[in-house]
Amino acid sequence: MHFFRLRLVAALLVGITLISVGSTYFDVLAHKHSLRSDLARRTQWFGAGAQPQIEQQMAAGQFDGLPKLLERLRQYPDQPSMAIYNTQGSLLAAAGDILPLQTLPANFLKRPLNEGKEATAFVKAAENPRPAGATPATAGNRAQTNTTAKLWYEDAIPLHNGQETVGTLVMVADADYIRLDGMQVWRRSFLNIVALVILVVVVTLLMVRWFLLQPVTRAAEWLRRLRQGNAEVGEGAKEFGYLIPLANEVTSLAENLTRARAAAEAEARLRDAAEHVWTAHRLAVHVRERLGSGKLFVVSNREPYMHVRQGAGVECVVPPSGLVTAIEPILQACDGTWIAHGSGNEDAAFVDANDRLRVPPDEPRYTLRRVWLSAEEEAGYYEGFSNEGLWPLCHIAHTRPIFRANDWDYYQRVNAKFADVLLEEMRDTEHPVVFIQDYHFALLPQMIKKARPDARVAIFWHIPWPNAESFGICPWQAELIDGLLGADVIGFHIQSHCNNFLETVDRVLEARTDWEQFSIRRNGHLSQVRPFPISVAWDERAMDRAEYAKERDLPIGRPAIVRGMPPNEDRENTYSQLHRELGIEGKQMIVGVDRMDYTKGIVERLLAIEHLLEEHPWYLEKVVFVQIAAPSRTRIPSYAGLRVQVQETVERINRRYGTSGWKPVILIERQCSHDEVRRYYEAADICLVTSLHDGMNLVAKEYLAARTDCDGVLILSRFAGAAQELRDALLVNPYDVQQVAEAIRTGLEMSPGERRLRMERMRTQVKEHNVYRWASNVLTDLCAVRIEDEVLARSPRKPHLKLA
Ligand code: ADQ
Repeated sequence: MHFFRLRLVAALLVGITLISVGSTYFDVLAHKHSLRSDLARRTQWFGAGAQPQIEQQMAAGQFDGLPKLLERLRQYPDQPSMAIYNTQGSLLAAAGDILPLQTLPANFLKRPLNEGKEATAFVKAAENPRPAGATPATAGNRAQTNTTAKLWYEDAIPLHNGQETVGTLVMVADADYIRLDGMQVWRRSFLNIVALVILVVVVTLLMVRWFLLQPVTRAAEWLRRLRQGNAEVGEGAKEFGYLIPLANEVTSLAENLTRARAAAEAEARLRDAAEHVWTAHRLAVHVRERLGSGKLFVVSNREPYMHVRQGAGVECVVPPSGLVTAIEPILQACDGTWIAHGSGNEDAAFVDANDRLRVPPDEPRYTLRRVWLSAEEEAGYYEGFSNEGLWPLCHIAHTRPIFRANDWDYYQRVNAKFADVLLEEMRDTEHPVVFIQDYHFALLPQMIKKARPDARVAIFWHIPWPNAESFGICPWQAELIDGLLGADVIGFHIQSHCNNFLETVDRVLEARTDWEQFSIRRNGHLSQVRPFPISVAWDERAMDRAEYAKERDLPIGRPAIVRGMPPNEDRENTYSQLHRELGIEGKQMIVGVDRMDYTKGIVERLLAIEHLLEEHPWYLEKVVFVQIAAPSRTRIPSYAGLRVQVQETVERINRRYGTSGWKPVILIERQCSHDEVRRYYEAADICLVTSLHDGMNLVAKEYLAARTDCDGVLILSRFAGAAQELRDALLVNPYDVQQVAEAIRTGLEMSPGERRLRMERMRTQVKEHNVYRWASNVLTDLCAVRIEDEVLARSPRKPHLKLA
């Protein structure tokens, strides 16, 4: 730092001095030029005044009177010395100080005498005493005897008699004041330069200290504390002040550092406790090991990053989806490729010539390949066959599936389109590992397997698989199952979905089903059918408040009053803040978070709330139910109808029971951010999940993960896959309105001890069976699939025929 300052001062000294000297030099030059012009003008003017009188006297032949005339003309001592020479160059008369005349350069008189023109010159010369009357032309050695060099201005005007030149009038003015003036300017400037240098150096050093060194020192101090684990990531930005772009980079580095440290600490804790909790980090390491030299390709309809126009700018948004949370760490760890429908309205502007981009945008770690669909394709494949056909077909929620031949056609075409893209992406990859998501791509496994038998392919079916009779409604059930059986691993959430699938295969196709191994052999290919209950991420950094109390052997009660632990103010603050924001009047809050979907049982839970208020009126003005409903598939008539029905039911209940200061139901119809949803989870006394049928239901698990205070009650439909694992929830039949209302009452009145006990057990389940474990299980099974040697030999890794 010391050396930096020295160098800065030296650079400033040299720089400012050079600039100041340069500028002074030009100032002096200009000043001298103006003084010289002024002197020349004055001398010429003086000569012009004297010339007619001298010529007149010379024409009259009165040469003796010339000295007197000159004395008369030269009235003041500071006027130039004057001399008159005849045509031979002999001095006829002189006035004033005679010495300057001796400075006349040789041949100076030639021009006026021979050419009849005026001659002028600035001459720097020593005064050389010379006998008066010596011709200037012969005074060649004048500088040798007198060393005082002075500046002179000399002007010689020809004198005429008619047309004839009869002599010359010479004027010699002392111009040395010009030289002295210049020196004076230099002297003054020198002092100015010194003062300026001192001022600039001092100001610069102060500015460097205030605006550079201090923020840098503070930031360095923050980084040091961060390295030692004594600082928060968020604190850093303010330390950087104006160095914000640098702060952003460093903050992201710091976040990585914090994450890495948290992961390491979590790993250490886990090792210490001999537990088996999966973390993103552990998953990444595990998957890298399993994949070896293989490469991972994920296919889903929904993409992990969308570029969407927001006002004047474009934002890159992450759609709220459990899938992204689960799959991203794997892809990041092995630099795989994610193939998905480019559905953002600005997506096309952010891909390269091959429709690819590297993501996450801040820290690219894997490739996203976007697939473009026309409006017709989207309507037929996504809204039509997938969501009006397969979705209600697989959910027993009494909404009739609609199957149109035209939609089926698009479904096949879009599956073939994705297959083409996938095959193109993995053309140069040996041993590709393909993980396909959901019911949008039932045909894809077979398409891939046919073209690349060496690829290991898994598909995960995120929704339930109904019983064989129900599935039989689908006119293209055989094609769908045949498509799925191209996969080596077919995953469902729970065992009963696996059972239903095997039964359906038994009924529909020629295939050998093995109920012991849960596998299906068809046309020589083996597919394993496995339950992989999906889950949510577990934030290994969040310290569980109950664990905290347990570790320190503190008395456990309502965690907010655990002795020795900072009070759980967050929850109280969130709670009262939400109350203010929503105008909630009431002591207890129940929350429901869903896509606006008929399978989620939103109307049924509203009826249960109504029933609760009817049966137990003492809850009036004490309980509020907040339903957050994200608009979903809004162009499908059954969804639009559901929305109206939900709105009408909410209005009716509020009309019936609401008072001027209290509304029993608050409906928030929008997609919220993860953080927003989390705030509701943290503040809610009860989370109500009443799906009529659900593959798993992540909301139930998100609620548990959010409750680090180990408080809160989960009411869960027994028709949701999650009910298999979360036995400590209050399990309900959502169709039984009285039962749900009773469960709500039980939840509201449950003792703190029981709440905590149930919550703790469910949290342990979710923690140990989190989404990282899910991803690891699927990929472990997939990577373990043996591909026969003759299959490998048959595999064409070269260009394939287009399927789409
Ligand atoms: P979904 O039917 O979408 O998933 P779910 O599992 O509950 O249902 O997941 C919904 C997700 O959306 C949750 O992460 C939730 O937080 C979020 N969400 C819902 N409403 C929201 C809102 N208003 N604002 C913001 N976020 C909101 C399908 C199957 C499920 C299965 C999952 C995963 O239907 O059974 O659990 O896939 O496999």
